[in-house]
Amino acid sequence: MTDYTEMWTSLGLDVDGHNALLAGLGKAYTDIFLSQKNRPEGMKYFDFVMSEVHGLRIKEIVDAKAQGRTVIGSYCVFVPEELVLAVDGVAVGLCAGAELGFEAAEALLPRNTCSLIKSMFGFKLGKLCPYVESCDVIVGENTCDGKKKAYEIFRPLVKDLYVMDLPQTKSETGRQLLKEEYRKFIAKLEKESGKKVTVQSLKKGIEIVNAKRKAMIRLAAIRAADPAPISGLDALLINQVFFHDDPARFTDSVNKLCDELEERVKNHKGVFPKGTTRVIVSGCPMAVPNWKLPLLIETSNAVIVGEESCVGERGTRWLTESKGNTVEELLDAITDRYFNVDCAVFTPNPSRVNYVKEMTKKLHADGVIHYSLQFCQPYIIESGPVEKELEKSHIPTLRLETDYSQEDAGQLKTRIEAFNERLKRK
Ligand code: BJ8
Repeated sequence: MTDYTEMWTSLGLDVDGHNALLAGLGKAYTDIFLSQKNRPEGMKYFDFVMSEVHGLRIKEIVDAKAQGRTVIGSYCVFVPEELVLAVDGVAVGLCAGAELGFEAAEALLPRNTCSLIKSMFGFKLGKLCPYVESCDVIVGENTCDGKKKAYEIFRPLVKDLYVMDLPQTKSETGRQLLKEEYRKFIAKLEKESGKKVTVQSLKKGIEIVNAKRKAMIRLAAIRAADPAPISGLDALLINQVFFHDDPARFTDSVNKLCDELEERVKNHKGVFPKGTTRVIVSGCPMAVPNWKLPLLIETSNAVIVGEESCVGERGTRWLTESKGNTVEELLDAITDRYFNVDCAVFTPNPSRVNYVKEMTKKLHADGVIHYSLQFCQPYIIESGPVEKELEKSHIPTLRLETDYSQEDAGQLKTRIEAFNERLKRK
């Protein structure tokens, strides 16, 4: 195994703390992922990616920087990867899903802040994330109040924080705001990279990201089969890797996996027996290594067949139309694509629940588990009307609120099992 200590040291990581993190992560990965039965062969690529998540991939990023490429980190699917690629940059998702450095984070933030935000601070303050430390620019966004205010405190902790304003309504004014913010972002990217966004470079960026999304759309559609050809845990992992892997290699690996899964479907081969209870998980994003809820669900005689989440279909289901002969026209196409994203920070936000209904139908799900992170007001508040609307459409729904700790695992499992019983009786 390659020793990356020198690289981690040069990035300024706390090497001992980081070694402890990797040891914990490796054990959790073995227990949760490698112990699954009948996994597709194609998952071996993702196992490899995870085994090198802070090693080889970081080396690639460090090498890319040495060749003059700019590394842009972000915490939200509203930050267009197409634009980063158009200046030959490297885009990395930075959201973290582990309860690390929370004590230090709580010295700066109120305790009742969602785990996603605390984790963002925890990883930075603990010097535990080589992705964060590799970034030339970190992009924040004014989405929920928690993030919006937390970025004010985060700014002095990082080299260059660039905050993007985001609309809160799906109005024409909202769309204009988004477009103007993307225009400003292009200027920032051009300044940092020293490269110009051109029609050609933007079309290339759109093509690369669309190919990645098309592979994810293909994967999502295959999961309609019964027996399920892939577990929800593995599908979530792929959605998580989406945010930091090399895009072309990722696309290729997902498509190869899909070839295999389509064969499995033809041969009625699955990871769970035919007829296993099928659920959709809808709500807050689940960042690496947040695998708690899917593990509880899939060890309770149910399989997850879709994720209505930013680490899931909300992040991947729309393509950017590559139409236009000017940067302005392509910018319109990019704005149109991202303006579809139905995050709960929008008001009102009817398309989200409508899509959950659509997913339930096309993926033949028996019910929906709505997942909110504790203290996440947008998703917790929206979960009430979502549940009401789904139940009205005869889609059984379970609302769960949790965080990154394991303390409530037993209680959650009991509720999930009771819900599965309800679904079986349906
Ligand atoms: S587009 S979901 S990635 S903002 S969990 S920090 S909302 S209090 S993450 Fe998100 Fe962009 Fe929306 Fe998607 Fe706030 Fe809630 Fe915490 Fe959240």
